[in-house]
Amino acid sequence: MNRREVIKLGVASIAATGSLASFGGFSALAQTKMVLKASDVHPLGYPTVEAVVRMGKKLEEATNGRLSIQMFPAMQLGGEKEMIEQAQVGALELARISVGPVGTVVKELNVFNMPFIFRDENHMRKVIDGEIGKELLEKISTAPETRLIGLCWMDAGTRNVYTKKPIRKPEDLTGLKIRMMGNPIFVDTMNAMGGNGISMGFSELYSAMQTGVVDGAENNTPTYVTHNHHQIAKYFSFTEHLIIPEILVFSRVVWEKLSPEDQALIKKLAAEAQQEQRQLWDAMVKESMEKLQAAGVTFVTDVDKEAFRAAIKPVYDKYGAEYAEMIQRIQAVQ
Ligand code: GTR
Repeated sequence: MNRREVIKLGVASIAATGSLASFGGFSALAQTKMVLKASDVHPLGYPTVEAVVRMGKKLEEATNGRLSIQMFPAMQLGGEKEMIEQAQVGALELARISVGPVGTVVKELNVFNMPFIFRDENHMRKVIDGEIGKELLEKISTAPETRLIGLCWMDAGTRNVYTKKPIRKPEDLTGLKIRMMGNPIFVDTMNAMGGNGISMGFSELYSAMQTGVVDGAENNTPTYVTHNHHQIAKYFSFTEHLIIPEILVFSRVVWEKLSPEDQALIKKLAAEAQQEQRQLWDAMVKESMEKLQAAGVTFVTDVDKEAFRAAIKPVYDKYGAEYAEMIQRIQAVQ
């Protein structure tokens, strides 16, 4: 056989495997052991991480070890922007991220990034568990530019401002640089609330707070205590200006190589993870509050939420029209 014939043979065999792969879901990959890499900014034990770890155990059991999940927690694979990029090219299979940065990739999701969009956390849970939640996951999975599959939602409570002084009304934020997640909506929100919104990746935040590059940030209590932000900014003010769900996405290039049976199994386990994470979340919120209290943090509860609600109107003037229909649908969920 000359060189040309050898190459020809190789091409023919690839073509044969290719056609076999698409035949009735029988793929060479379906038989092969596969370790799915998962990533999260939070450490082991954090509810989002734990939910994915448990999902991995179930997956391993259901496939007799053929499919498993290897968790890379605590920003080992970088921040959320990097995770999205890695998942898009197939360097990472599972990324658990906030809807915050995903809104820059899938515009429709930005509706969840609008301030005061949900009445409370229960309202958010009803929305993500219902039709709208399903529809938006589908949007991620089908829009050509996302290159991701939306698997499930998770809970991240309410986001609240923390800095070195109490924040009760918009004027209290005057002159304060507050770190926000990388999405223009958040910078506009903080500016409207009275502060100076600074867009920054989560991985840079601790040192930015320590060196005074920012005066504070905003997040839920579990994140605040887990990442030791309470050691620098001791006042936690319940502004509750954002309620942003988390999301678990899968790399679409890798997904398309899985058999329909494996895809269905992963989707089923992800739906279970959505509910399981919720239990873990509620327990973690309770535990975090206790830890923070013991650490001497001041919780500011007498926040003038109506004043903040009125202040963020310009954000709705700027972005609201684009999401008008969805905003109405969300509000109608009881
Ligand atoms: C947390 C969230 C992370 C990350 C972080 C942030 O609440 O769990 O996924 O988005 O906030 O502020 O960047």
